[in-house]
Amino acid sequence: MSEAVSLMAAGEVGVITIDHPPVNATSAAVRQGLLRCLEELEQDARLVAGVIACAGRTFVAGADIREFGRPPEPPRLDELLSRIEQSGKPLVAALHGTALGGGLELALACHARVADPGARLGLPEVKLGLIPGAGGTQRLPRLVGLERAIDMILSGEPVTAAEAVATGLVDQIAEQELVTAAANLAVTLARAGSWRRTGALPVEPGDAARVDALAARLLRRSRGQHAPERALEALRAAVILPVAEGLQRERRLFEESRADPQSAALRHLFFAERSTGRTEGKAVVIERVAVLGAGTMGSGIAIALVDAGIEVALIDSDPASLERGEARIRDHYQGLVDRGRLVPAQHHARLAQLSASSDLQQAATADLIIEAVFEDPTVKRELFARLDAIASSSAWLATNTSYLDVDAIAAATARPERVLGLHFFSPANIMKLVEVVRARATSADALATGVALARKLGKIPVLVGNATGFVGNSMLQAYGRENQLLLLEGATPWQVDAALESWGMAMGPNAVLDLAGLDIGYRARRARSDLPDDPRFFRVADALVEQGRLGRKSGCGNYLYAPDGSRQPDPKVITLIEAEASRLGVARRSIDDAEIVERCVLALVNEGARLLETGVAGAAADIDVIWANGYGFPRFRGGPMWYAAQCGLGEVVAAIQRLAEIHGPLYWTPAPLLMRMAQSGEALFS
Ligand code: T1G
Repeated sequence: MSEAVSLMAAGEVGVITIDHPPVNATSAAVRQGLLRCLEELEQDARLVAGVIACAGRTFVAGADIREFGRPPEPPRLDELLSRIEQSGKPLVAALHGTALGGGLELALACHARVADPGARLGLPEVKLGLIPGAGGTQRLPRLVGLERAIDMILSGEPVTAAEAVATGLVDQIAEQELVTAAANLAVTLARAGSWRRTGALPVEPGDAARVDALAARLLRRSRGQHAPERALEALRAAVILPVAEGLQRERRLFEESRADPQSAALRHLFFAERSTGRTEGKAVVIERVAVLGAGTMGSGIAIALVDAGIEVALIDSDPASLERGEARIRDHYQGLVDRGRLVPAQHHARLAQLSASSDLQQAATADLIIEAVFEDPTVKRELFARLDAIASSSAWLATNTSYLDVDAIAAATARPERVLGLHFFSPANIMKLVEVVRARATSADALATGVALARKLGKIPVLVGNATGFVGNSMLQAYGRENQLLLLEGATPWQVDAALESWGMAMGPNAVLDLAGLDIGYRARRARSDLPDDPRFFRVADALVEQGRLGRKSGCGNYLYAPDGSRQPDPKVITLIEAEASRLGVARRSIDDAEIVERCVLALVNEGARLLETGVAGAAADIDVIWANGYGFPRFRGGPMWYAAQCGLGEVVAAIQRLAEIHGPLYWTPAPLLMRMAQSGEALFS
């Protein structure tokens, strides 16, 4: 096996190369190899300086996250980096790809940094519930100042090579071959006989008011998360403590963050999002897609495809709808140009990939057809029957339905094995989640092609079975049901929303209903015959629609909306709820936030367990990925199933049984899977 780290003399420069695919993470082998090569370089009198570079796609993209759950092996990264900083010979980091986390910290411990023009540099540890634990909070502010260091570390967002040069993080952009450029700089430093040890530099504290305002803004954005607060404490220590003490403070805070359940949850999601969508089939490369339906979903899907460089034929039988869809897409790209996020050449290229027509025949040359028309089973089946006669024999047919039966849609064609669901989430060009629906006849190649396309769009595909609402919306119905019952029983929409948003949900269920449009659920429920026989079921939402309160689009729903979209409580809604509760004979009472959170979250867990047992969900981790990426479940809680596992399945079952005693078994019978696991001790996650 080739060594993870090697030292090669290039003239009088020792080039240390890390070669540890896929991302050169600083695993134990890499750390041990770095130490060995550093010592060899220092002992070799022929070498006056060194370069640290990486083979493969990227410079070190971080510490090896897989190691965090295991006992650490020496050398510790932070100690190794201090050893590198104290080197008797100048060391220059040669940065390409994504120099992230421990990788950027390695570069900070070097005496200079040269970057490829396309390199990106960042300290994303807070996205894993961690803080930079190998000197990042102490060395970065010494190069870029406290304010920029707070921005980079608390947001976790990377900067470009050009930005890095502008702030002093990087010394040079490589105009020639990267390692050569780094070696030349290393020799220059050696000849000069002096080089900067980052840790010896002072920290430029910046304007205190600006720094405090930036920190407060970033902490507000990450409300509920511990890592940004710990990172800020370490950064502030850099201003007042000598570097050795600052590094000790950082280490303590890093170890606290590594032990924090929030970090375990975020690391769980990191790997879960990379494990979804695995299927045996052979993916076919998709170059031309026909999108049927130019509504909000269709135009969003078209934008996502165009952004990925795919040719798109947008087709809508209604010329007015087609015109609106085209305008929506054009406005989207013009907005990017206006905000300087798209240059005119890119703008032109994107629009050149898009054609629009009312003629279904335009779908004849597509590799894949994605239907995103009105959510009506008859409309969809008729359309797929027509498509079957038009589409090329090698084309795949996908429906974007959010809950309808994909088997029934596939049965309208003579090619059910080439029919699948691709359930995008709105806005389709922004939301990362795609549920890839496996209908009864769907072939493995169809699924693999759907998964590969989703990843090409930069999305996260999750394979799900064909059942009403698939996984996400089936769980959303259980969650929404409890929200609706809580309203009848005495909670207000704003209390429910605030309780769940304080718990970490991105947006409360009633605000979400208003955003999506209450009439969408209203129509869907009327088209279904499998709903519970319970007059209370979504009764508040239905009553709002019957009074013309459709949500944000009609200016009022659960809330009143100002023209700028801001929302405020509306006493009329309480009057409406009270009238419905009275009519239904529901006794009203004061409800506390804890009950709101427990009932809504346990409804998710119980339904998720049921979907796991029936195979509609393939894995507990898949459910977590769906809810973290499609419904705003707090990432620092890992997802509904991770959260249940952390609570203890015995506790979860007992809580559900308590709810059954109060509210009856209709909605609160524990899923058999939960009962079995609680009794056997089997874990949801290995
Ligand atoms: N450790 C272990 N495995 C990693 C990894 C890491 N840091 N980063 C990626 N992988 C694996 C990933 O699981 C996948 O494996 C493969 O590499 C390709 O990844 C001390 C404590 C680098 C931008 O947070 O952001 O340093 O599925 O599918 O889309 O202060 O990976 O193929 O088996 O994502 O091209 C800080 C995390 C760590 C960066 C590439 N670093 N990684 O994206 O490929 S903590 C990070 C990423 C730390 C120090 C602290 C991305 C990427 P498999 P991929 P990609």
